Amino acid sequence: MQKFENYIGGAWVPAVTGETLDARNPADGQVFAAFAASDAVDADHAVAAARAAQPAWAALPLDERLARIEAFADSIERRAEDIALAEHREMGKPLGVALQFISIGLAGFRAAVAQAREYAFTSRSEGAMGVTEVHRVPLGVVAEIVPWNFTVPQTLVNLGALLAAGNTVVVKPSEKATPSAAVMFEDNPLPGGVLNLVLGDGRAGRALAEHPGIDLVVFTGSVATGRSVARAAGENLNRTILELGGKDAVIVDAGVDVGAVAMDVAAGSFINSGQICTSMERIYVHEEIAEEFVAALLEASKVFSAGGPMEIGPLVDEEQAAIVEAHVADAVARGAQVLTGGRDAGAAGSYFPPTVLTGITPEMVIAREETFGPVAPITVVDSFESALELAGASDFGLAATVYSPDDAHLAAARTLAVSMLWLNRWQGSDGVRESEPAGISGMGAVGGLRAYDAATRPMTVFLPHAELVG
Ligand code: TXE
Repeated sequence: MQKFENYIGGAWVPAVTGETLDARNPADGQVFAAFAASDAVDADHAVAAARAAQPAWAALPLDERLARIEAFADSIERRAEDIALAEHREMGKPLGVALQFISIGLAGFRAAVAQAREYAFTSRSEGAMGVTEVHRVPLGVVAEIVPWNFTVPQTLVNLGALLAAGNTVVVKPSEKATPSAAVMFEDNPLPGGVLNLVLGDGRAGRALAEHPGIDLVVFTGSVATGRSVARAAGENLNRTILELGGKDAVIVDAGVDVGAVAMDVAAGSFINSGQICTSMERIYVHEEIAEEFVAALLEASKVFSAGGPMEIGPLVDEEQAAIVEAHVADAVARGAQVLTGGRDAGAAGSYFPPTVLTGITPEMVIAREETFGPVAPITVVDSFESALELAGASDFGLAATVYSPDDAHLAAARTLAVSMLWLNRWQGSDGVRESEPAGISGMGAVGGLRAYDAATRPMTVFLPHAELVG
């Protein structure tokens, strides 16, 4: 059985206690690997290694630092198939989906690193009194606490700018998806201590969030844990970047191409078994097209069902399957109808088929809390305006998608308080993407040059003219 260790200061080391945790395949519940169960002592060692390496890393000329980071991206690319296989085994993702997202993650990482050349790390102005320089200096040591749904892309999403700006980093992957993170680091060519890996569960995560030697915590995960991370960082007067999931709304207006939109909505609801922070979690459909749309969505869902060309994998574990099952049961108890799907009690593993529900009302749990499963909950509305009002009535504010042929409706959709708004298509962007979650979906602007703002702090240096110095 494979065993994965921490990567600290350029060396693979077991947890100081020697303890391990099991990695379990959700397709059959079998243990296939073990990994270090780190605690505060291991976190401490990793932070010390990162701190020791940081000054020399920040002192490298930018070109050299960027070349080394590029070499790290190359090392991941070479191992993409091994990493995808690990993701497949640890959390059930189909291999093709894993490979596709590793490639998207790497492209985003390389683009973020390249942005370092556009960023004004120093600016200079001269006035009557003297010369004022503003330097964007690295924060120091960053902890990245990563969830299980996309280990590699989530690790990479902020990492490029953090490293390029001269920070060193300690990564803590989720205990539900650890092997892929370890494989991702196996050929890491960065200097020892620049990028460290601490494996384990919430104990290791908490130790990093609370560590006084950490200058920024980048966290992606649940709202509850995000609040605890922010409290811990606040105690140390440190910054946090938090991405805490969503309850993304979708509006399907009258007059759209129903077949095409239904296919997009099926993808948005079911890809990665609905375990995407920007999965479609609330679907508001105009009554004029509701019947036709529901029929088309049921047809489209077959693409993702067992035997379909994009058959989905199991949910990450039984705990997640129980959450999804409870949301569906609550909806049904309050009057929703299951048109397809629902959990098959006899199935082995934590499989949950694509599920379409109608008759969803705002008081249902499934209309309010993140489900994170392959469920499309539909509410039929009598106007675009009421759809927009319902879409906006959420504590979350991550993303939303609006399908409409009406320009006035698309303009009105821009009032939604979200970090990403997709119009007439789910996902993507062409060009620099900057965003910050609204509401309880998190905080901290990321993407483009904002990522460099977040990875640095401004420092002003003033040098008076010689004749003015007494
Ligand atoms: O998240 P946690 P879980 C949502 C989704 C899911 C729910 C729970 O709804 O059902 O969160 O998932 C580490 N201090 N999302 O339990 O607990 C932990 O080890 C510091 C949405 O996996 O938030 C892991 O590495 N760290 C999300 C990471 O935090 C701690 C993606 C996330 O774990 C910690 C995943 C602590 N006190 C889940 N306790 C998205 N936004 O995409 C645990 N951790």
